[in-house]
Amino acid sequence: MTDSALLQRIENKVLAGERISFDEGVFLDEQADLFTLGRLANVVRERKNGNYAYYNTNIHLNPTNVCVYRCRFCAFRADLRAEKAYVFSDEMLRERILEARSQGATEIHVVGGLHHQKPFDWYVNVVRVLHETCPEIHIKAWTAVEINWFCFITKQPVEWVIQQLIDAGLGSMPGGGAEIFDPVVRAELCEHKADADNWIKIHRAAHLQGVRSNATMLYGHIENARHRMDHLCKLRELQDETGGFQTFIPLAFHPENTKLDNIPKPTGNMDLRTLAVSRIMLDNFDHIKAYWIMLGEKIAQVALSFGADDLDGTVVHELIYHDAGAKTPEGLTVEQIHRLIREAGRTPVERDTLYRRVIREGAGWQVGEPVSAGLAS
Ligand code: V47
Repeated sequence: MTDSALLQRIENKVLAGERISFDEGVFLDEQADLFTLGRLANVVRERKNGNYAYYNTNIHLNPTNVCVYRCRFCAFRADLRAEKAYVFSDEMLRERILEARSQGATEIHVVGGLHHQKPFDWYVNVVRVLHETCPEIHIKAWTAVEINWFCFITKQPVEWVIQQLIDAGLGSMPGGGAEIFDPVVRAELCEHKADADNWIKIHRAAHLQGVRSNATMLYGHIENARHRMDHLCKLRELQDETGGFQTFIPLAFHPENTKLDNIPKPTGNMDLRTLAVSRIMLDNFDHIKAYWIMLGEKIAQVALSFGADDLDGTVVHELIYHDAGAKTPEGLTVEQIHRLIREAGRTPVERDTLYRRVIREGAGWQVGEPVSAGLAS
């Protein structure tokens, strides 16, 4: 089949709502032109989310940067005795969540290093202190890599670990730590860290325990299109099984201050292509997030026409990308987010972590119906 016939076949499948195969995905990623990708991704995006573009009001918390692992893409981690090493006290946790409340945040996003001198109780306590201080704020905490570490240090099954965190106030799990599932690439990036099978096993367990989660893919380093498609197909498979993923977030590699600082940052072209191919491949994910912190506001805005329907949030106190050279501001106001969305021709909708509408009344807020209510499925 010629390339143009193959592209036509893929286009027909996307328009008919049919699933795109691994090989077709590789073809799209490697060969399709940017406009075709954008057009097809936009069809899927509008089919699922109409003209809406979502954001949330959130704040980040990285309770420690001390980490046993030495992932080569990471500029955030620190050795125990490094000058930049830190650990939050309970008082600091309370201050951060009270700051979140004062800013009207509906979510706190919590990830950090794996501090080898901290027992599991310390991590549970982080969730408990946050939850007890501001129970109305949703706690999205600990990646699968962290949960895997908790299983290792407690010698307990994943279900037990997740249950302790639910009991302490965990609301959902972020999608970090997925990086790239391919074992050869993964060994180069982050040897010893939870592998693909473990990452997937942990998200499956969370979904079965009623904890929704997100998924990510770190791109623009040493991986290729086949690795990216393998990653997307594995996520799609788990989503078929559980339906527990809420959103997919492609994460652009930021090389500064990392062991891979010889690799150039992905270009805008790659950012948009990766978002668009992800939207086309992940037919069973409701949402694709253009994380403005790492894409920059300009590409994130354009991404709303290339498959993305979500910009993440106001994001105060982000460290992981800023340590790795991100030049974006450390937070955006709701007015700035509205402007980005409106100028892209979309309708801004504030959502909570579980993708329900947030209704603001004065200084207070409450959650309403799911954001997709009223849209054709
Ligand atoms: O797993 C670390 C990535 C992730 C770098 O679930 C880097 O809503 C690029 O997962 N360059 C953590 N990427 C962040 C994350 C996330 C972010 C926003 C929203 C959500 C969500 C999840 O950040 C890590 C890793 O893949 N990362 N260092 C770097 N230098």
